[in-house]
Amino acid sequence: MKISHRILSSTLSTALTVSASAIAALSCSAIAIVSLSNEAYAHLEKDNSKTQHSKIAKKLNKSNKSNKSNKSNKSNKSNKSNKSNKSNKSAQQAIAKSSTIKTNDVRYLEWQEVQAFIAQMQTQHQFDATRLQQIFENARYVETAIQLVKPAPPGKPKNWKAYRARFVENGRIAAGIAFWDRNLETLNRAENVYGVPAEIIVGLIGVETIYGKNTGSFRALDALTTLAFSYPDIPNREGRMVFFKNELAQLLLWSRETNTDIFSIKASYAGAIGLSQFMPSSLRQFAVDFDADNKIDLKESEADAIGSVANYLAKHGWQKGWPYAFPATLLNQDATSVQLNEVLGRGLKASYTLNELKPLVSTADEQAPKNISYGLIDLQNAEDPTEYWLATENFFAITKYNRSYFYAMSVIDLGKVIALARKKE
Ligand SMILES: [Ca+2]
Repeated sequence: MKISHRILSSTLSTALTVSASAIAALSCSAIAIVSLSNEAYAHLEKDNSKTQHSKIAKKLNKSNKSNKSNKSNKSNKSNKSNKSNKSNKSAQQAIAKSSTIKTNDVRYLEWQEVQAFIAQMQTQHQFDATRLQQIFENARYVETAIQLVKPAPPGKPKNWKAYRARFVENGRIAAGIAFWDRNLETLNRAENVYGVPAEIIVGLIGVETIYGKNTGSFRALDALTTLAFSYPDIPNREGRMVFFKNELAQLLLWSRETNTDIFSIKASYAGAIGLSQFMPSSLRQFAVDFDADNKIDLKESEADAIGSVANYLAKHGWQKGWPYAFPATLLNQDATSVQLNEVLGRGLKASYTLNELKPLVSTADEQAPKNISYGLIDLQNAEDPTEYWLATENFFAITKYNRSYFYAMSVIDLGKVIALARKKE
């Protein structure tokens, strides 16, 4: 899941720009990467020719292999505690320098910061220290997570059409139709309870994980521990580590509250869980047991994922029955005008009436209600003309899941295309 509270600092507009461009270029900024779904990451991996990430992935595989074969030799050598202190230090230095290091060299339990975190969990949440020591003794460093949060070199301009084509494609549409068909009653019930239409829920789960196909294969504990304590030395490192420490705490709380074995919880490299890719804090706050089996399981229960997505959107401003967005035309063609940039820079909210926007932009769509507010959004298309849309609160509710216009519009488009395809069947 990609949520607003993943972004701790940087201004709204910066966050949005970085996120959208990074995703569009299939590169990963510090901000965008956490908001990239696992599915998107899977795509990154596949896209060999275009990104550095596939190279990284290959490198990692290699180093993991050699790491494994070295392991037995290494463990027989020299004084154990000496070695671990030394390797602990060098591991920390290596991470700070953002170079590739070996998983087995990182012993989180010996890290001061981890001990401080354990103490904090003990005092703040009355956790059993011995249990936490056991947990962190087994927490593993995930090099892939470190590599994937690093920004890719600046490259391609934002390209909405290219981004959209990755998510609104035949395989995903077919999977979406099947998902919708087998969850018809649940989707109707979610719409009744939360006011969020089936097409939005279906679009979102499709963009996130292709209906559960790509929910992530890392242990949530490993991914979150790695990003909480070993975040690479890139801009906003401190803020991101605070964010991931909180998510790690939330994961521990969730595991305790639900009596779930913490090592069994699988996630994306960024710690997002289940069909809907909820971060642990959202899991605790917004996930619901929508099939009434007395447990919340976003990985195995499609109903729980459906209800949880709908509840999340409802709690983030979704308005029942409202439209999402209308194509718009700029009346002032000067795209650098101060007024236009001010309106575009208002961020992820609908701040204007149609009347207020009248001097700047119009929509030919007569369906656009006059009594609600809109925000102006731009979808850049590399060298092709930028698309402008008037977006309602419902559009912006989706951006609370992932702060990206591209993301929100892909969710809407995928859902609509699937709805249309179902009607034709
Ligand atoms: Ca359930």
